[in-house]
Amino acid sequence: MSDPIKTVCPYCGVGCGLEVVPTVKGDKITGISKVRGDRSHPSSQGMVCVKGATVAESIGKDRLLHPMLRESLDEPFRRVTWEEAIDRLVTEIQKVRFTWGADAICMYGSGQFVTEDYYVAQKLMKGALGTNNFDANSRLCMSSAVMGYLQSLGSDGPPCCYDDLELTDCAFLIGTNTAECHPIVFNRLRKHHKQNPHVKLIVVDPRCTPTAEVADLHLAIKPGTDIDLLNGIAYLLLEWNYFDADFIEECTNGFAEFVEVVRHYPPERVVDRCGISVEDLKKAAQYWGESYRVLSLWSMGINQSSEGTAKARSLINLHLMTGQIGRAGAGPFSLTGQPNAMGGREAGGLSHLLPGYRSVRNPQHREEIEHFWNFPAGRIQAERGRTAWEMIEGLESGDVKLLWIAATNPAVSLPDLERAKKALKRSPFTVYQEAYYPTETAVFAHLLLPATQWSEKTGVMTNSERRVSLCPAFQSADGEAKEDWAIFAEVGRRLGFVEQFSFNSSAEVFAEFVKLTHNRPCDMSGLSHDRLREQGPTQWPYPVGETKRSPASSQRLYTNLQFATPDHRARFGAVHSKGLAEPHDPAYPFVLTTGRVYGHWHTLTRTGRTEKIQQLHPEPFLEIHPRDAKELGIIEGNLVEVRSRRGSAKLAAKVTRSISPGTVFMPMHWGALWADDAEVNALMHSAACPDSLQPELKACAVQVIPLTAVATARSEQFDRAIAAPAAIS
Ligand SMILES: Nc1nc2c(c(=O)[nH]1)N[C@H]1C(S)=C(S)[C@@H](COP(=O)(O)OP(=O)(O)OC[C@H]3O[C@@H](n4cnc5c(=O)[nH]c(N)nc54)[C@H](O)[C@@H]3O)O[C@H]1N2
Ligand SMILES: Nc1nc2c(c(=O)[nH]1)N[C@H]1C(S)=C(S)[C@@H](COP(=O)(O)OP(=O)(O)OC[C@H]3O[C@@H](n4cnc5c(=O)[nH]c(N)nc54)[C@H](O)[C@@H]3O)O[C@H]1N2
Ligand code: SF4
Ligand SMILES: [Mo]
Repeated sequence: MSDPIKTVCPYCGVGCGLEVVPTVKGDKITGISKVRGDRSHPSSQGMVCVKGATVAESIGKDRLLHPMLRESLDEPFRRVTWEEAIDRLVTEIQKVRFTWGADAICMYGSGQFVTEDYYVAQKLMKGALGTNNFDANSRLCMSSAVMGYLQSLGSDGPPCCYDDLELTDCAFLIGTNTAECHPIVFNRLRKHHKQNPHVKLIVVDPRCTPTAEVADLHLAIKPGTDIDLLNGIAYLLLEWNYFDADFIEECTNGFAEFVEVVRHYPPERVVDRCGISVEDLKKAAQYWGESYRVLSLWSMGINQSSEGTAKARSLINLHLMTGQIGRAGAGPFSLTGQPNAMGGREAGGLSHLLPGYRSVRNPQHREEIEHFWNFPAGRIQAERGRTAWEMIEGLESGDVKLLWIAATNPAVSLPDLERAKKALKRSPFTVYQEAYYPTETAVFAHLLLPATQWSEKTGVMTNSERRVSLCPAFQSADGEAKEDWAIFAEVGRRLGFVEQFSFNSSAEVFAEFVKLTHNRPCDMSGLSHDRLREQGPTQWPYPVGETKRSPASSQRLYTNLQFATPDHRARFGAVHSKGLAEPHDPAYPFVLTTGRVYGHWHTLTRTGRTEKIQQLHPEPFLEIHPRDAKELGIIEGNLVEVRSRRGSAKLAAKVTRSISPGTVFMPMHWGALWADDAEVNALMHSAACPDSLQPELKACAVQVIPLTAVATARSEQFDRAIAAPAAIS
């Protein structure tokens, strides 16, 4: 038996350390015999959840094996060589570039890239081609947190660490179902909460999730009323003198404007808007005000909103007014969704960013990057590129001529899905770089490029607490799959940028990237693949010259209370609540909210192919309160139709008190391959936060109509699709 291999879980942003025990024949690794938690990984300390523990099961199933090409979407794919595939791609890129300009080309990437994939993709689009049209699925996920941190603290970057979970006196969880979506973070917090009776756990969520079930206080607010609640808590903290006048005076700006806004949020008004009791509102403010250390955790209930940035800032305001930041056990802590959404932010993975937490709008930043990459001055565009949704709009208008999608499945995960699919159908040329076949998005591709995935490629990922880990390749993929970064680099060289894309390994890519982080907030210029291999997972900042492992100085940001703004002061954000972009009305009387279940991951490409998880969550469902169900004549298990102004879905009703009357819930996971007609995003709209441009994937207005037939578990369509790979490979 050979030694276990240390790596990181490729699912969520907790970033748990894994130990993989391989199966070996001779001196060759032939597969994975067991996956278990790595006790030496500081983030997870040996723990894993069901997704991490079962990850090996899906890695070899239904893989995209070879490059495949077709001229139009109604033709079958034919297998082509890599040579022919890259030739064709380069020809298409040159045609579009020289006929319509580089801005007619778009790339849509993913927080499931390793940092090296992100970095080379950036360099290709923003540097070589000179278009900022690179966006990632983080636009649907973390962009409101990024913008909230930037506006309030002067820079992106979660200031806290996981040790704070065990040091806090009050954990304020808002818009996060941590128990199901960041289970190991929740385990650490819950253990501390159980062992220390004085520690308070507050959960703000319209649903009584497993996270809310164990809270000391669950505030089941109406969807979209977070700012009312947060300003309402601020009102009481002011009234009761629970604020830190010295901190406000010495470390912040904008307090007076903030107070002016907050005075419009007296308890009576807030409880009416939020649908909670005055007593509970007061309890929340009292817990926050009386606790020595307050840690808040948040994720999609805050970010996926038409006022996502304002929500994040309103939460950070509470930390600023009470001085709850920059010290152990305290601070505003966004939980990142995907395994390397953090790495994407560091490498410039959104259409307004450049590597090293730089901005395309900043002339000095553009100049630094152009110079370092050795591209002519003025190559990097000064305006942000298209966001994920704007790429769809560009296909509709005909302005986008070539779309390159990698490591994301937009034909399930984008809002207003019928419209998005119609636009994808119009794309003159779509390249789709994937690990699996089939997926829902493959239907819209002209060229399929097979990608290696976790365990088959070496790269770096950063987790929510800024901890950087190396994930080594230890087995080879079936077929002809290549690393994402290597595909981007090959295209770069074939376009004539030989010097800029002459990487021989992902270690070389990482070495180049970290130089661009030197003296930036996310400084990791002291890290390399070798160093990470030697000393294990390490938090940034980690500047060059640093030799000690995980220096205490990088555990938390802003411990000197100097923020990343020009005057080093944090900024209050004075924001009023606007509510939902599409509130319920008599024609569409329910608010539909969406989210995740414990076992499944996103669009089911892996967990749908994992037996144990399929048994855990076999089919999609609609959660509805018994009172609403009774009124509509719906009983548990009945098939219901959910309709919005954009589309409809049919699925089984789950009658439960965990949801409030007037609100219904659907999981996001089931696309067209895995269930007939149960796509949540057929219902959602694309209205987005004006600052972060993140769509409001958490709420739209719907009708619920009972149907008679009983829901089927696994769709026939899936069985048909699953038969397809054999036919084309
Ligand atoms: N099991 C599992 N874990 C995952 C993932 C997965 O697919 N499966 N995906 C990962 C990714 S990429 C992400 S982004 C994270 C997401 O992690 P979470 O954000 O925790 O997950 P969600 O279920 O999308 O949404 C969280 C909660 O927001 C609530 N909510 C809805 N509207 C509102 C509102 O207006 N206000 C408030 N306060 N709450 C609201 C919902 O009821 C839901 O319980 O999970 C990561 N971890
Ligand atoms: N209504 C609603 N919609 C949502 C959400 C919601 O809460 N509600 N959440 C949003 C959020 S937060 C997110 S993050 C998105 C997620 O949505 P997606 O990004 O569309 O979901 P995934 O299933 O994770 O897709 C990742 C794809 O990458 C492939 N892949 C895995 N590893 C690799 C690799 O190394 N290389 C390549 N090339 N491919 C690889 C997988 O097979 C999979 O098909 O959904 C968003 N959509
Ligand atoms: S908590 Fe997240 S990172 Fe940890 S094992 Fe589960 S899915 Fe993987
Ligand atoms: Mo996400």
